[in-house]
Amino acid sequence: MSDVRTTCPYCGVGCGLMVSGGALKGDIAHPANYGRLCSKGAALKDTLSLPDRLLVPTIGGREAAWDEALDLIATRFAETVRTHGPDAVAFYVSGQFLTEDYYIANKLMKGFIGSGNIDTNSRLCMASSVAGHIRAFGEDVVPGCYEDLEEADLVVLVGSNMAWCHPVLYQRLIVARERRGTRVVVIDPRRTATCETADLHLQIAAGSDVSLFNGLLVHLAENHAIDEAWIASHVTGFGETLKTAGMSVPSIDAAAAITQLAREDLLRFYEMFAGTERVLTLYSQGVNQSAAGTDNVNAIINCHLATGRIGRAGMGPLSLTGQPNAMGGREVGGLANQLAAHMGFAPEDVARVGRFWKTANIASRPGRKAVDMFDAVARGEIKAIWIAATNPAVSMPRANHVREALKACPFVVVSDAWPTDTSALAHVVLPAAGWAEKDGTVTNTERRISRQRAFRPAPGAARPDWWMFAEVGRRMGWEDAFAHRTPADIFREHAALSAFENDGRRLLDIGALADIDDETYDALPPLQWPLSKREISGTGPRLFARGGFPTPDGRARMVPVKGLDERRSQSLLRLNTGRLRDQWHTMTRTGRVPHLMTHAAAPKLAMHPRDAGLRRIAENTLARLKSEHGVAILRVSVTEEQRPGDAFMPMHWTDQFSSAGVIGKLVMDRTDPVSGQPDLKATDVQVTAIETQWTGFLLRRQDGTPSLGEQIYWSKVPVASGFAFELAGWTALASVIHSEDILRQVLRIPRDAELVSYSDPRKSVFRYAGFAGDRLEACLFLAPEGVSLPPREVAQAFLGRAMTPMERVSLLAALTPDGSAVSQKIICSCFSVSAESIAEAIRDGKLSSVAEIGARLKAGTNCGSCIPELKKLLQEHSEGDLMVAK
Ligand SMILES: Nc1nc2c(c(=O)[nH]1)N[C@H]1C(S)=C(S)[C@@H](COP(=O)(O)OP(=O)(O)OC[C@H]3O[C@@H](n4cnc5c(=O)[nH]c(N)nc54)[C@H](O)[C@@H]3O)O[C@H]1N2
Ligand SMILES: Nc1nc2c(c(=O)[nH]1)N[C@H]1C(S)=C(S)[C@@H](COP(=O)(O)OP(=O)(O)OC[C@H]3O[C@@H](n4cnc5c(=O)[nH]c(N)nc54)[C@H](O)[C@@H]3O)O[C@H]1N2
Ligand code: SF4
Ligand SMILES: [Mo]
Repeated sequence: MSDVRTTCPYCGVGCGLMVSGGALKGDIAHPANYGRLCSKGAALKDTLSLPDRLLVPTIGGREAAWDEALDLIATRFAETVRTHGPDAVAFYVSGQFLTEDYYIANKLMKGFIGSGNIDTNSRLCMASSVAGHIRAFGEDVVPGCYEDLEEADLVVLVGSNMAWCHPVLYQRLIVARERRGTRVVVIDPRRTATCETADLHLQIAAGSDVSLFNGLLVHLAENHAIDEAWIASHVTGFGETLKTAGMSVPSIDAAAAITQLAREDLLRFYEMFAGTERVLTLYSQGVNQSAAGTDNVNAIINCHLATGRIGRAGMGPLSLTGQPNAMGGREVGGLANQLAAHMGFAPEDVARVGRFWKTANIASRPGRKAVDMFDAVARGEIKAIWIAATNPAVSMPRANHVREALKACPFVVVSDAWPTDTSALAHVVLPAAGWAEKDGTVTNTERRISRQRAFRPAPGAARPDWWMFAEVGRRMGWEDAFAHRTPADIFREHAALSAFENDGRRLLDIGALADIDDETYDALPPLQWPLSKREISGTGPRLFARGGFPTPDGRARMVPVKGLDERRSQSLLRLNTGRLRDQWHTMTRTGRVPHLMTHAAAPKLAMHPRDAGLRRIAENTLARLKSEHGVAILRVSVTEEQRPGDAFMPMHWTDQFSSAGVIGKLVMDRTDPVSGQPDLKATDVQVTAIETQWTGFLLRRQDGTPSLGEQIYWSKVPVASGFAFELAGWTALASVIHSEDILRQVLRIPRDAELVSYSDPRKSVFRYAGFAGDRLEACLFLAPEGVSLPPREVAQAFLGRAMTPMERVSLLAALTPDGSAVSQKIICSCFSVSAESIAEAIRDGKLSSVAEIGARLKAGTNCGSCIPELKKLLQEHSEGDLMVAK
């Protein structure tokens, strides 16, 4: 196969990849990454042959032909619209759609079914940034570009764990910093890996960002750091905004009190900002996923507008996009309150898009936003829903409520590439072609459109999403409107709509690409928009340096914002949620790659020692978390990285990977009043200790849940030849396994398979193994709390292998050659280097830099995602004073 250039399917950095022969590497020619990849991107080759793909459409669990499934969807949607009106149906789609998928789904719902009811998981992700951009600039436009990271003198990261979530951009920043001495400030209530290279970490009280930036605006005004001439020519709202800021944060002491930061730290930040022309402020979910998300965004943009620091090299506000194509989705109108091509529901926009699509049936008002959409499903107002490329049973707030809503919904369609907690609730499941198998485009954080190119056939009957929606459109009677044969056809139409009746008022104009032929589309290099056929002066990689905002008067708007008034119960913890380095969202891909599960093998609740002490919770013991909406049970990590009163839990675990680790089940559904984005980072939870009676592990060739009942804790990781489950329980062990049938079920071995036991029920020690012939199919080790178990790694090495009688005895008697092996935390997942071996190398080899660790152990020399953790280990384990290389 010849070389294929494509784009990484994970985060919004949008790194280019080169597939050449069997190898998959970073594309050195792609301007997002110039060849770099992070741990997830570097592991993509391991996702190409993952088990369990959805291969054929199913209806009620029965396999069906595409025609039957598509006819059924078309009929049920048409019937529902006929009987109950167009707002009784909905699509819930995803920032992991390609632009072409998105365009067709949006055209079908808004243009032809005639409802605004298409929303996307970008509502949980970018909606506050979209709303903030529209309020400030008149359009959802990101003004800057990645090169600003190399050009800035001060980089402010707000609510962004860039080291783990946008790792390649973080590495660009670190390299620039070494060369240029760029200063970095991190504003985050947690001490994250990103803080390792920061000059200043402001460990802000969660939810107080508006006050921090209002305080900054006041400081800028008081210290003559405002660009009055720029404001006079290009901005409105300065006076009122400053007045509101001054009233809500009258002094630096007030700002320090609200944000709970030391006055000196706050002042240091304010002075750095005031005194540096080239300031770049990057922000992500700590800003967006908040009840004040849109105000947070505008509070940041206000400071850039007031100083005129926007659109020039190394400066400006830059919203870090989450998903690979959240931007493309925003461009085609994937959000329920947008129409298409950055047009909204103003009557002239509705008429214009209607003319372009040649439809009389176009929606004339916005549809329901995600949280509201699932509420409408629960109330029975939405009676048919199609969910694609997202897993709301896990990722939505109040996930139990979402699950109940879907169970009660008369008709649920899910398209995905793997079975998920959501597809388990669907009537019709459609097998989607995944990354590597489908063609189209994505737009990254810096407005750059890149091609995603198929480089292998889709397995089974899997098909691309755009095709499914177009087929249903045709079957609903709109043959002409959905006659597209290829993604290139769709892209040309999207490009033409962006330019349609566009006199320059909509910056999103890619009209220059409206007439490209299929070959040009196939060969399209990464391009930044605007790409207008008309000559637009002043555009390029950056926008707005000379004003020219897409508002009626051409000026940007400063928006007066007040902070949230957050009074919280003292006895509850405030649950923050987010991401881990090596997992992607609901783990459908990354959770199936063994080495990506070594960085964090189970979901853990991080809490401050003070809060753990108050609750008598020790490191690595189990705790029960309870909110108004649901419960989780997980192990605890006691750490000073948390503020007292806060706790953190990763968002990734699903019912497929843990007994009770789905965080969405606890999260409240409070939303930002402007954007409708849920506040996913601030749910009140009660945390209590669980007294564990026993622990154990199960190793099994077969996937599935352990089938040990409700009263246990388990978490699962894939291993080389099967699955490993960590187990613990709080009821008497004897009550867990009380029959051979149950045991065979747990081990997933047939009746006639050999079952070997080495148990001492008096001591409550249970050890079982199941064999197919000589081959170890499964084994289960359980012991009372305090009695040690044999190391899992030793048993794991035998799984799926033939064992001699001696080996069996030694395995079950737990006479291991080296009983000391313990489960290790892997820091460098590219080369599987554990924290223990790094610490040992630092101590024994007197290592003092990341480069020395790399030279000795290779850790950190491939993707570099672990460098912040290596620095931390250097600080912890080296002797004497150490200059950590910055
Ligand atoms: N490894 C990995 N990378 C990813 C993803 C993934 O699943 N895994 N997903 C991608 C997607 S879709 C997204 S949206 C991005 C998200 O990227 P990020 O936004 O960087 O990630 P999060 O962990 O959700 O949250 C960021 C930080 O916000 C902080 N925070 C919480 N509350 C507040 C607050 O009130 N104020 C401030 N200032 N900070 C607060 C949290 O402590 C957290 O460290 O990551 C993308 N990249
Ligand atoms: N508590 C909490 N909840 C959160 C967040 C948080 O920080 N905290 N973050 C929120 C954010 S920012 C986001 S972006 C969401 C993400 O949440 P989701 O979108 O629910 O998570 P994913 O696991 O990325 O789901 C994508 C699904 O699409 C499937 N898939 C992959 N490729 C394709 C394809 O080409 N076609 C189809 N049809 N399917 C495909 C995958 O197998 C997977 O099941 O979670 C949100 N929820
Ligand atoms: S930073 Fe990592 S996950 Fe994001 S696009 Fe690049 S390689 Fe993919
Ligand atoms: Mo996201």
